[in-house]
Amino acid sequence: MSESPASPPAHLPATVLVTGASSGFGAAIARRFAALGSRLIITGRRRERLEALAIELGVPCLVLAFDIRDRAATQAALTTLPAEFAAIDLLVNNAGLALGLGPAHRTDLDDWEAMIATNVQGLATCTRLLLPGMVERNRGHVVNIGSIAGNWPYPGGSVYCASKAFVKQFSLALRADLLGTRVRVTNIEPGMAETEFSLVRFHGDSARADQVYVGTQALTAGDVAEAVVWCATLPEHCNINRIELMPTAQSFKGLAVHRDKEAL
Ligand code: NDP
Ligand code: 8X3
Repeated sequence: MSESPASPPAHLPATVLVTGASSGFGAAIARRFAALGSRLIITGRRRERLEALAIELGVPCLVLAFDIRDRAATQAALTTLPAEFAAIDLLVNNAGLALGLGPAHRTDLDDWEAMIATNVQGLATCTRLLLPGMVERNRGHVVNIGSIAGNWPYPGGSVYCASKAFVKQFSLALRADLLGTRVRVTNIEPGMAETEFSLVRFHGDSARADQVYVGTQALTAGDVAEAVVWCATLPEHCNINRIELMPTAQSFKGLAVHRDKEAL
C-alpha cells in the first residue's frame, strides 16, 4: 500500500522572501518552502540562476535581481511588490559572504567594506523595509542567517566574525522592539557548510575552497534549510531566538597562547 503524501505544516508561511537564493542555503531554503506549498520571492544578483530556480520551484515565484548593498535598488525592488506577493509572512535574510582569511593588518579594505555593506547594511536595509508591513498586519517572521562566527572568533575572521555578531545582537534587539506584536525573529547560526561560501571567500580559487571540505563531513545547505523550516512552521506563539548548529565533525580548540621562544 502506498503512503499518502504528508500534509503541509499547519503554520506554513504563505509568502516567503529569501535573499541570496541563487546559491547555497538560500536556494535550499526556497526549494524546501516551495515543496511545502509557499509562494516565493527569490533575490540575488545573478538573475539567470534565479530564473532557472523559479522555473524549477513550480509555485508562484517572483524573481528580484538586485544588489543588497545598493539601498536605492533594494528599496525599488521591495517597495513595489505585486499585490500577490506584497504580504510577506517570512523574510529570510540569508544573502551574505566572507571575503579573505588573512590577518587584519594585511587584509584588503575593499573586502572589509563589501562584507559590512552586505552582511550588516544590506541585511538591516531589507529588514527595515519589510518590517512595517509585518507590524501592520501583526503577522510575520524575520529569520536571519548569522553564523557560529558571531559567537566564536577565529584568526582571519575579524570583520566577518564581527558582521555575524551584529546579526546576533540585531536579532535580539528586534525581538525587544517587537514585543507586543506577533512578529517573530530568529537567528540561525550555522557552522561549516559546503556551499559556494569558500569559493567566494577565496575569490574564486576553487582548489583552495575545496580543501576546506576535504576529509570531513560539513553541514549541507539542506541541513540549514531544515532548521529554518522548523522555526518558521511552529505555532505563532512560539519564537525560537537562536539556533547554533555545527557539523558533528567541527568543534572548539580553546584559547591560543603565544610563548616567547627566548623565555623558554
Ligand atoms: P553562497 O555563496 O553559496 O550563497 C550566498 C548568497 O548570497 C548567493 O545567493 C549570493 O547571490 C548572495 N549574495 C551575496 N552578496 C550579495 C549581494 N551583494 N546582493 C545580493 N545577494 C548577494 O553561500 P552560503 O549559502 O553558504 O551563504 C549564505 C549565508 O550563510 C551567508 O550569510 C553566509 O555568511 C552564511 N553562512 C554560511 C556558512 C557556510 O559555511 N557556508 C556558515 C554560516 C553562515 P549572488 O551572488 O547571485 O548575488
Ligand atoms: C561560516 C562559517 O566558520 O567559516 O559562517 O566562519 S565559518
